[in-house]
Amino acid sequence: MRQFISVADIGPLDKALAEAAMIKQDRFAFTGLGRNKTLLMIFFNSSLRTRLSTQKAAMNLGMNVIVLDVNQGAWKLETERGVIMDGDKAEHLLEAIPVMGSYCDIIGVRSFAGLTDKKADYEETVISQFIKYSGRPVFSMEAATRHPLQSFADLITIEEYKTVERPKVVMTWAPHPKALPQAVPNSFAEWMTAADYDFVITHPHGYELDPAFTKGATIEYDQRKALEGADFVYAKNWSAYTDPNYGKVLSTDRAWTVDAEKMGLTNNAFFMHCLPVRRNMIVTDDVIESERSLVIPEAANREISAQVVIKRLLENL
Ligand code: AN0
Ligand code: CP
Repeated sequence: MRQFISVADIGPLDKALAEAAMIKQDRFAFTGLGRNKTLLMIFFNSSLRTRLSTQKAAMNLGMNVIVLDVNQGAWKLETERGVIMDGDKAEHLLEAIPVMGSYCDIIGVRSFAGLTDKKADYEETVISQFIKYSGRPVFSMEAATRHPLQSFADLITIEEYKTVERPKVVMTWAPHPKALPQAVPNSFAEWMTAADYDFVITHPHGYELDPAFTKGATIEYDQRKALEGADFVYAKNWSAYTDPNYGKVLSTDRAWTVDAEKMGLTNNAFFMHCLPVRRNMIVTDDVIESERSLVIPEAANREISAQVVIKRLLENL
């Protein structure tokens, strides 16, 4: 594997899941693989899970790790070509990227959607430049349109907890006070349809996602109807994708919050969320604290998904 940006990069899911299970059995089986190799993790945005789990995964493989928070201590970076740089940005990505590439063997990048320029976001302008100019294998730690390490961990979690071959998985939009990217829901949809589960998406009108990601999913605008018989409920907020509202918050209606009464409509479903989560906006305290809540094991599986990905990138160096 030369890069990890989307589900397409991982190849057959059964193989990836078998590799994940093997790593979970013994996460130190490949400590020699990363010897004298350096992972550089670059964050343009905040993180708790991705930062810790990816660093841990690389350490399990024997790698050295450097973490750079671009917005804390590094020069402010210009990302657009052709700009007259007379503002506050001291350095251009076009120099910074190859320089960063010269200090490492593999690069992980977190760069969220700006949510103002839909075209730039959906062309993945930032991570694409890393792929083009770093000279190193690049993986996404959540880019503008996808969060594949999260979706892979979600898939591992569902495979571990499912009791039927083809579970019903419902992704429901839920309210949040700030505009969030579509990366997590896009990516989750892409992985769930690739896994061929019974996959349903429910959201208010106006929150339709890019059909390129939801092809093969059932869209149901009635949240209660969507939840009927669900084996897994995956809650997430996202901002509007469709024009003219791209990047906007259209609703903060707490009628969409996942609560115990709604979980009662399901087939005793497990509750999932990628975290960080706003309690009593996205989900009530009792649901997230219930014994059917998988949010902690789901987050723990981020170490496993990252380790499969970094292992494969190391094997291909
Ligand atoms: C981010 C998002 O929704 O994409 C990161 C989630 C992993 N969430 C927030 O910024 C709250
Ligand atoms: N789920 C996830 O990616 O969390 P962080 O934003 O804390 O990394």
